Amino acid sequence: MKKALITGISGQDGSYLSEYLLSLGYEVHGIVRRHSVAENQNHRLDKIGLNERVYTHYGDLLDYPSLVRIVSEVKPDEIYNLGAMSHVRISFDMPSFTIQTNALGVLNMLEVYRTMAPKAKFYQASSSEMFGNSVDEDGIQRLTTPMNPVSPYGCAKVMGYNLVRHYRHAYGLHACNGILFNHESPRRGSNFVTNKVVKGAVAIKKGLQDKLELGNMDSFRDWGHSKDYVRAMHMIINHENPEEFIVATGKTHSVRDLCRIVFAKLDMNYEDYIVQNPIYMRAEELKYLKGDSSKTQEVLGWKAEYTLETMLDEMIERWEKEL
Ligand code: NAP
Ligand code: G4F
Repeated sequence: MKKALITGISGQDGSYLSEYLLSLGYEVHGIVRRHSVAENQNHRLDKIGLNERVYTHYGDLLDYPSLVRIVSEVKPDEIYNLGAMSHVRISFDMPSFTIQTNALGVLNMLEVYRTMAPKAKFYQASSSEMFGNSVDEDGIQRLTTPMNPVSPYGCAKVMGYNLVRHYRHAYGLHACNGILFNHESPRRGSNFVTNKVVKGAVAIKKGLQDKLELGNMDSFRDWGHSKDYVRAMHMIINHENPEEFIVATGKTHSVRDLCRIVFAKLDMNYEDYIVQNPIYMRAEELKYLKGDSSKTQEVLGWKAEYTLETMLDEMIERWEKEL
C-alpha cells in the first residue's frame, strides 16, 4: 500500500486529493494546524468520512521540527505540498506570513524531504498567479511564458517553484511542479469569487439578502474543477520524469460573465443586485488568465470532465441545500 503525505489536507484540494488517493488504495496522511474551535479542525475531511486509512498529524509548514517528526514517522512514498496562505487579496494584508508560508514553507518541506525521505516523490502546488500580467501574443499562458508576479502571493509562489526546480537539479530528487489555473468546487472557500457569487445569488433568490458586494468585475480567469485538477496532480507526480506541467481548461471568462451565468441560472439579472465595493479591489490586479495544458493532455492523458456550467450547477446545489 502506497503512503501519501499531504500538507494542506484540510483545504479544498487536500480533501479531494485524499478522497481520490483513497479510491486508488493509498494510505493517506495529512498535516493539520491546531484550530481554537476543535469542531472546525476537519471541517472538509468530515465530508469524505475520515476512515482507517486517513491519518492527521498536527504540524505547520513554519514549524520545522514538526515536519521532521511527521516525515520520519510516516515515511511517505509521495509528498503533496498543498499547504499555503492561498488568498491573493489577503496576501496584500499579510505579506510577511504569506512569503513565510508559501516560500520558506516550501524550503522547509524540501529540506525535510531531501534529508529524511529522498526516495519519495514531491509535488509542489504552483499557481497561474506566478505569471502575473504576462500573456503570450496569442492571449495564452504556457510553460515558456515569463513569470511577472503582481502580488505577495505570486512572488512567494515563484520562489517555491524555483526552489523545487533547484532541489531537483542539485540533488537529483523527483520533485515536480503543477502550475494550476483557478479551480473551484462546492468545497471552495466562500471568499473566493466563484463561491462568493454562487452563495450570494442563492441567498438573494431565497430572500436572505438584497445585494452582493464585489471588487473588480473585468478580470478574466480560466476556471476548472478541483476534482479534475487533483487527478492531474497524481498523474504529474507519477510521470517517469519530474517536470513542470500546466493544468487549465483553455477557456476564459470575466468575473462579469460569471455573475451573468450564475444569476441567469436562478432566473435573475445580475445587474439588479451587484454593488462594487473598493475594499475587494487589489493594489495590483492580475487581469487575464487562459492556460495551455496541451503537454498535460498529450503526455499524461489528462482530460477535464467538468465544464464551467456543470461545476456551477454543483456549487448552486450545495448552497440551495445549505442556506
Ligand atoms: P485552501 O483551501 O486555502 O487550503 C490551503 C491549506 O493550506 C489549508 O489546509 C490550510 O490549513 C493550509 N495551510 C495554510 N497555512 C499553513 C501553514 N503555515 N502550515 C500548514 N498548512 C497551512 O487552498 P486550495 O484551493 O486547496 O489550494 C491548495 C494549494 O494549491 C495551495 O497551495 C494554493 O496556493 C494552490 N493553488 C490553488 C489554486 C486554486 O485555484 N484553488 C490554483 C493554483 C494553486 P487551515 O485549514 O488550517 O487554514
Ligand atoms: O477568486 P479569486 O480570489 O481568485 P484569484 O485571485 O484568481 O486566486 C486563486 O487562483 C490562483 C490561481 O491563479 C490561486 F493560485 C490562488 O490560490 C487562488 O485560488 O479572484 C478571482 C478574480 C480576481 O480578479 C478578483 O479581483 O475575481 C476578482 N474579484 C472581484 N470581486 C473578487 C471579488 N475576488 C474575490 N476573492 N472577492 C471579491 O469580492
